[in-house]
Parts: sequence; C-alpha cells; structure tokens
Amino acid sequence: MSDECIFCSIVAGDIPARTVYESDEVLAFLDANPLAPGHTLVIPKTHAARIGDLDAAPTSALFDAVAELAPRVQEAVDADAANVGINDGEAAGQEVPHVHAHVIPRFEGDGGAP
Ligand code: DGP
Repeated sequence: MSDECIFCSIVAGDIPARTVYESDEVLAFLDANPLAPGHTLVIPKTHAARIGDLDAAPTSALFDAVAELAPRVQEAVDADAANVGINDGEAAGQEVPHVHAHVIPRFEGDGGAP
C-alpha cells in the first residue's frame, strides 16, 4: 500500500471505482477513460510500480484473474476479441505507477489497435 497511489486508494475504498471483480489478491474495475465499452483494469492489491517489482504470488494471481476475466468482459459487452496488455514503464505509456493489466474489448471493424 502506497499513500500516494491512486490505485491503492481505490483498493482501500478511498476513491470510488466501478468494481467488476474482487478477490483477496486482485481487484478489477472499469477504466475511467475507456478506449472501448467495458475497458477494464485488473490490478494486484499489493503495490508495485512495475511488473518486475511484483512478487511471484501476486503476479500469478494477477495473470490468473486476467485469463478468467478477459472472456467474461468480452461476453459482457458482446465483443469479438480483446486487447490484453500491460504498459510497463513510463516510456511504454504507463501513467499510473501501480501494475495494471488493461482488458480492452474489440469489435469487428472498430478501426484497429488502440
Ligand atoms: P496506463 O497508461 O497503462 O498507466 O493506464 C492507466 C489507466 O488508468 C488509464 O487508462 C486511465 C485509468 N485511470 C487513471 N486514474 C483512474 C481512476 O482514478 N479511476 C479509474 N477507474 N481509472 C483510472
């Protein structure tokens, strides 16, 4: 838990979010700036800025949750596919320094990758 981390504040319930899944290790919620309907962020509850900083157990819990949620998110918005990815580091586009996986639903003919 980091006091200055937006996503830690969401985990703590101090900032509201539209939660779609929660376990002891992982939280998933809708992205505040969605690139598509249903755009979901999946985060470990443990704070780590980069994927390489995360311990093995939360890493495993994160990827298990992503694998479980990606098809469910697609189904929820009737999407054809999804982009699943992590921006790992500022130069890769990471704006929030708390590890998070994006699940971005995609639709046939929606114009290409985000
Ligand atoms: P990235 O660029 O990979 O760090 O993506 C960060 C995402 O987090 C971005 O798509 C917007 C989203 N985001 C930032 N702040 C908040 C917030 O307070 N609530 C929610 N739900 N999403 C947020």
